[in-house]
Amino acid sequence: QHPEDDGPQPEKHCGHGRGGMGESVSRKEDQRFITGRGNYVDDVKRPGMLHCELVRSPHAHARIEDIDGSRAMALESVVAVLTADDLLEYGLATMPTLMDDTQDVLVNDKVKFQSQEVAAVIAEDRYAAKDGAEKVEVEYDVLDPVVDAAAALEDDAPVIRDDIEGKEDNHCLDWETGDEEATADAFANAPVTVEEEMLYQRLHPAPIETCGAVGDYDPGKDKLTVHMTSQAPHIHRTLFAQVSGIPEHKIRIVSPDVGGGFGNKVPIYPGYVVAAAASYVLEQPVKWVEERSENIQSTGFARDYDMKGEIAATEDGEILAVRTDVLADHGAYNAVAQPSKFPAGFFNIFTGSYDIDTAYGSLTAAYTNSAPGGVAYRCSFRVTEAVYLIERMVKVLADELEMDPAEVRRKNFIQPEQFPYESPTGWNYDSGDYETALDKALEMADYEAYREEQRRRIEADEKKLLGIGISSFTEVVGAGPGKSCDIAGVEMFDSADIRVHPTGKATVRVGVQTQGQGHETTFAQIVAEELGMDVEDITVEHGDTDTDPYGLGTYGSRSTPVAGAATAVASRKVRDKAKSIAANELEAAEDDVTWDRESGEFHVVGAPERSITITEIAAGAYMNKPAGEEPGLEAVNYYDPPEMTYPFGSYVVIVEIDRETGEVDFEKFVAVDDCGNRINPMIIEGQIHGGLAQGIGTAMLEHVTFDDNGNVTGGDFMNYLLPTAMEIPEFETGHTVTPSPHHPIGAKGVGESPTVGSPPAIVNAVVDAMAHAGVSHVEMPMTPDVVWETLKESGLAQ
Ligand code: MCN
Ligand code: CUM
Repeated sequence: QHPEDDGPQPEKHCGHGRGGMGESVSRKEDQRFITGRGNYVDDVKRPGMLHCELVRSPHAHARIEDIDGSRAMALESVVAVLTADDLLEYGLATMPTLMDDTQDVLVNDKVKFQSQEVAAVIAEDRYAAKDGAEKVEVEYDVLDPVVDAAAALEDDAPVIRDDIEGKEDNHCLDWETGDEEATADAFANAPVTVEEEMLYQRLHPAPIETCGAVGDYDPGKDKLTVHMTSQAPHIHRTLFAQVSGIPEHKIRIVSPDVGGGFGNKVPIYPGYVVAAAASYVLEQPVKWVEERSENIQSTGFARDYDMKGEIAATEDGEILAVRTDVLADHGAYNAVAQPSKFPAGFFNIFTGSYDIDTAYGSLTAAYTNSAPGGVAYRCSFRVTEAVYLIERMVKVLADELEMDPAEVRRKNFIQPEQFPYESPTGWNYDSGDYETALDKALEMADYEAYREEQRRRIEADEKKLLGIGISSFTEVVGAGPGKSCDIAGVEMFDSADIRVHPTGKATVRVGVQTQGQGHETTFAQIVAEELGMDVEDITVEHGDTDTDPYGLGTYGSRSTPVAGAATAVASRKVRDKAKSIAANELEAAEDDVTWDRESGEFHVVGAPERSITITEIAAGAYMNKPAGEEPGLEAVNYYDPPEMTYPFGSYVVIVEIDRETGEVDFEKFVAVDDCGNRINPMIIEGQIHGGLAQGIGTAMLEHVTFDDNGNVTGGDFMNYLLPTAMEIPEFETGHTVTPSPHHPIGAKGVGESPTVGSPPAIVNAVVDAMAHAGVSHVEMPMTPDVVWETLKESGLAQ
């Protein structure tokens, strides 16, 4: 931290009027987005650009006997038909996944999931490419598929990964955390134990913009430029260089405006490689943009954790131990998008917000004939699954003990003075005040009154049941530190480069990549705060590996915790340098000059009227620098965080269930979040609203499903149901502020909290409405037919 400065205090600096911390500055990027001037990959057009369409397998499991592209090639506008053989020549027939597996770019031998990429047709326009793809004849020898993880682990299951030497089953990996023996002891001696099985179903991030790339090889400069839908352009360039053998400085990756990522744009997909490779080979630009169903069927899915949860407790609700066992479906390749040392992501934090002595978690993952996945989907790497497990189990325990679930939570919360807190699985929570957030949420929701109303309705045997669900979640976001978190060996730091120009305006370049989170505004706000500049005078750039400092990208809500920290530190470096220039301009000794955060000025100690802003001294850095000082006013910081940040919140959901139809209506939806010091409350609110909508989609609607032949039956928006404005209630949001003690501006991430925290609150509410009839669990998605079945089974249906 800067010596003369403790960083902004919680909410104290709101509104000094320059657009610094705590101000709801309107999003700079929205000017172009709402006037149709966004620039997405599909907007990129190059002279002579060709178009690529991928031929995909209709079968989930099949050996390829033959591929005949001659009828496609006979079409006038078709330029090339590529198969694995063509790519083999360039060493590009396979690519590494983010988890050290090897995935076919175009299938060489055996198709392992429906819609897998088999061949590519390159043509002069998109329609011709599509016509050509239809004319490629592929002969398949169809094999039995297996799309269920449990079935895949049975002895007689067809072996999917016979490409791995010696592989004779579909076992992918095992993982465990915590103390198995101590946990078993705690369970053996506990007065009360509860247990529940729950599936966190397969979801798809389904960003509005699907994935795509424009490969553009310039033989004159011997340089390959790839515009692509990437949440992590720098690491993608490094991987491209490693796989293709093209030197890294001869590759430029540009991630222009990204129309939503949600984790879907972290992995590398075959289409990117094909577009880049085709452009290299043909020496012409090649565009590939997938369609909606291709996106849902072939790109990384999320979740698919079949979990068993157990809690051991005392009679009065003190939790003694937690245990969980998971069966994970990883699809056809191990391509989970997580820091490489964490095969189960950050599932380790399944002890949640509670001070629990012992815990043990184990997991087995299987290969199935489905798209490779386990990508993070607004989830901080499996924290959604962990939070779902513990928040559901606390409700199960409360019902078993006939206690108020709010009371059980209060009894077990980690207390504010216990931070930094080390969890039984060895994770270090930075700060928290869980009870305050819960109390606030309960008050906003008018909890006691609804409990009263709930009892009244049960007694009166009313047609509409009332259910109240709570979730008091803890998130973990901001990967690094580099020593524990990496992608393909590259440590998870992040970066910022700040340049103040002679006229006092600044350009900031960051290593992270916005997909809609508003970085162009919020990163400018950090600089405005630290340098006392006006937010309007600062431009933020990202997504171009030729100009931006190396960074690991945006996912796991790491931008604020990591690149935000880098931006604050780089700003303070600029300010340090500016100080000597300020002293020179003010004709004072440097030691007599201090920085005043409130006014955003340097002034002479004891003479506050002698003051100067950074904007005013910028020219001095170029035109009137002190003797011995380096010219210019610029600083770079690469920030390796000492720890992750642990945002948290309490959500209270109140639902009404119609006993005649099984329809669930949201009566109230309260979300209290704590992400430490807040940069832009309006953007945070937007993040919360979007994430809650996705949480509702998760709990109520979304599920990627398969039939027995391995066909994806939920592979388009007719069948994969996203929530619309119709399904989304009014949200009531609130916040508390518990700064992160180790972050330079005390901020934690927030982008994923609402999606992580809301599904268990919603399920708890639905279960709560029927708990008096013995219902202990309802599986997601809780569509009306699922709820109706539960009503019938529990005798509540009318
Ligand atoms: N913010 C803030 N104050 C804080 C914390 C955050 O003002 N204390 C602001 C940030 O400055 C940033 C936004 O909130 O503008 C989100 O910040 P952060 O929590 O750091 O998360 P990231 O920027 O790293 O975004 C990633 C996160 C993830 S992992 C997914 S998935 C997701 C999400 O953001 N995908 C999104 N939100 C999304 N929102 C949109 N519109 N589109 C996506 O694809
Ligand atoms: Cu957890 S999805 Mo986001 O990490 O891109």
